[in-house]
Amino acid sequence: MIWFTEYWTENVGLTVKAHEVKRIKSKYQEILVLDTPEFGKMLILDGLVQTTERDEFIYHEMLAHPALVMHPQPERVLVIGGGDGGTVREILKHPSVKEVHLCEIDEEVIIVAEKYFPTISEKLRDPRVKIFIEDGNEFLQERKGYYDVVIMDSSDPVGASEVLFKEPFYQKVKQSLRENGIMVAQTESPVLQEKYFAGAYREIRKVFRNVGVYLAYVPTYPSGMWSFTIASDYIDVKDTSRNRERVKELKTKYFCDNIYACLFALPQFVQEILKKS
Ligand code: AG3
Repeated sequence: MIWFTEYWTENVGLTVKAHEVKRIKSKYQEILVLDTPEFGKMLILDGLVQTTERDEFIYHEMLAHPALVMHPQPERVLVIGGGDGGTVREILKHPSVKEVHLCEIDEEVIIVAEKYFPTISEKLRDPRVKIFIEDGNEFLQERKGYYDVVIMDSSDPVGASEVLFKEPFYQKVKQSLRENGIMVAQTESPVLQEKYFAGAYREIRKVFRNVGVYLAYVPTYPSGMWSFTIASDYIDVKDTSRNRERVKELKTKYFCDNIYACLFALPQFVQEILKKS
């Protein structure tokens, strides 16, 4: 057994006791798989926890379902990043979805997920799914007016992921949407990564007319309080009275009708951060 720590800041981190299962260097990053007593297997990229067997449902459900429920009839969905497949699995719970594109830059992440995380990656070979091993930023260049929902399932905005949190990228996302299109992005922790969080919100607001921020509790991400930002030019994304009946039909463990109804209930300090950003 080893002790693994993800350093959340210079002064605080998450430490778990673990067996090292696999450690490889891909073209883009170090991929580490640990087996831990509390969280099951954990996927770690360049030292940052991406997902764990025990709590992955929280993040993946909360990233995928609000946007898919708000859209009148989502058929074509794009995931950027998300090579572990958890977001794809959740998307396919929506019966109207006909086509899911997954654009992941690092093929090794998919290979590792399929080998070590079968319950997360289980839907990657579904016939409705098409996998593209490409840079998300370049991929969007060629796709205009195509998607109903675009989901950003990225890592933190450092290194290769940095461009995915900037206005020019969100412009491309916007152009890739067709009428009624909605985008949602994971946007970091308002507690420990206030700069990343506020920055993402500011950049998204420059591009989209309607923008909303919601939170979920993810135990293995920095501080546990995690944010998502949803945006659309067509749909009032803050109106959660729409399509409520569809929430009840989803088989989920975290997302539910009450959470949907109060999706945009934010703590006072988070509202303050958004106001001044
Ligand atoms: N995306 C990772 C969110 C960022 C986690 N950050 C961190 N641990 N510092 C998740 C990919 C899962 N599909």
